[in-house]
Amino acid sequence: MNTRLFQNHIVRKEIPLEPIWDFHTLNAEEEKQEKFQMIVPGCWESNPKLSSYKGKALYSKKVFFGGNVRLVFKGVSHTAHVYLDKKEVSYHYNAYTEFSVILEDIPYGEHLLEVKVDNTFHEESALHVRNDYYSYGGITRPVVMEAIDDMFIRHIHFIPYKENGKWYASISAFVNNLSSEEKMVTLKIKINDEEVSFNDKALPPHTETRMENSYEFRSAIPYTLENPKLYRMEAKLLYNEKEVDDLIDRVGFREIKVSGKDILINGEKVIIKGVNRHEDYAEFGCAIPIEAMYHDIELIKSLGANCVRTSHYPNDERFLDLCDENGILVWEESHARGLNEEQMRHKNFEKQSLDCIREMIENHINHPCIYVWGILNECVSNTEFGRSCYAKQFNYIKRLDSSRPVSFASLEGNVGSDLCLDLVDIVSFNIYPGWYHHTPVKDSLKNIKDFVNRTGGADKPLLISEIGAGAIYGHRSNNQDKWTEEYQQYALSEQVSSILADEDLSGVIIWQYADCRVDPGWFHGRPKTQNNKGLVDIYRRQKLAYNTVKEIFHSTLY
Ligand code: ADA
Repeated sequence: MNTRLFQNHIVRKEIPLEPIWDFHTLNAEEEKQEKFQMIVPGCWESNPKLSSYKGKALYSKKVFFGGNVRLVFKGVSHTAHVYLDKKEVSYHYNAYTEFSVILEDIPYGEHLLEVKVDNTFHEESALHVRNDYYSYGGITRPVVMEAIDDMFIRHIHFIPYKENGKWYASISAFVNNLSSEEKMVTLKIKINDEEVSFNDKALPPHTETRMENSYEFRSAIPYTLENPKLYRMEAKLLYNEKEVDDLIDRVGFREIKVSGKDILINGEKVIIKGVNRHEDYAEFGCAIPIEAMYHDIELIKSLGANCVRTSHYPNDERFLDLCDENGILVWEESHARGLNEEQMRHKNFEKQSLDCIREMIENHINHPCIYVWGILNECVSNTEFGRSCYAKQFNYIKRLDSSRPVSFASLEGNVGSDLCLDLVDIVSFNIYPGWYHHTPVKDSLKNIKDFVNRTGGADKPLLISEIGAGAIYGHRSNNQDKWTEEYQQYALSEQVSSILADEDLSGVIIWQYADCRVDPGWFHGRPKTQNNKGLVDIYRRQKLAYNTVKEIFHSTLY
């Protein structure tokens, strides 16, 4: 199954997992109920009988294999227990991040693979709560099973940087030895025609070893938005001169920096013209097929946008691959939206948040499109306790990757009280003038700027990370009432042109690209149980505002 948009291995072999799995809903006692066949990846809501099912379910499949196996789940929504031959082998919480399990020395033959999935807002769940988007159920992103040797490469992390006009990269390889003996290995990495050498290394038994090197790339062509040049990075692991494992990824040479109020890509100022995007698409829910992802990319590019914010969680990596290829900048965000202090004091909040950040960065660090790591959208950034949570998460991000700026989207209600602006590289606010209130856009912007300049944000780039207005597709009228396409068109025109005309700002990320389903608890103010502020509806039909924004974006240079 393609978990990425390019070949990831030549040496390591995949064990095929056909897409149709057996599926049973489970009752409170976890007894099997109705039986279905389910496509993986997919949301169970795609089945009309389960379109609103909140509960537990069991996916099962017989697979023929043996030896050492790495089983990778790119996303299970949202709590998963994995069993092999009835024995639990893995547990994972959070719909939006990858996890894997290593199965060692399995006897050759037929095995039963089962995944118990739960999408209820159970008491262990701190981040999946009733919210202004929908927590779907199912194995919603690809699954892959790989035959591995005793030694294998888990990750290769590539961080490009420029010094004295020359391109370098620091490269870290995370290499595992599953055996009970020390093994002397050779690692070879090739990028384009350049070979990066590592000293041979003795891998202690049953551990992961990190191998690091920095290297100058003489022939590097930089990655820019106009020419998003990607390089194939091929790592090979050798033992006794035999290739035992490999890993292929794609990388780009670019640096993201902030300088004063500017965001710089390879030293050049960029104005962000972006959209917020939920992973949600009519009947597919959050399990968006590649064809539909590609359609989104085409609509976003044609809009003239240069950025997507993955509100409010890490995305399917195939979408990031498409952004890499198309020179679309990505603000990737760990999972959390609108949590209050009580929710942030949940016993699992810290662990689940840090796990999500680690899994997001470990797996996505090589994507040149990612220019910001974001956290905790509109959570409590205006209390001492809230501040301690933001600080801890930002520290953790910087430990994992200090090469990218960090930010979080604060809310307009926190203008005057936000305590976390000193913790970020880019200050960001979500504002809704012309929708939730009627302060003129320019006055809203002035209030934010006055506050930011007083509170440590004076010399930092300032982004409007959300702005928008609702419209129900096809609801047309000349009276400019809210929910009409005409009103949304008028509001967005005012909002977006005022922001892009303001030289103190680094840009705008529109709320939102497409309508999305919301939790039924949010029906109030959400006609059709959807957040209707999309430029296109949930089927990607364009509203009037799409073309208006397109004109504004295309007439603004960056
Ligand atoms: C917030 C939030 C979004 C969405 C939006 C809205 O800013 O970050 O997730 O809920 O408001 O539509 O009101």
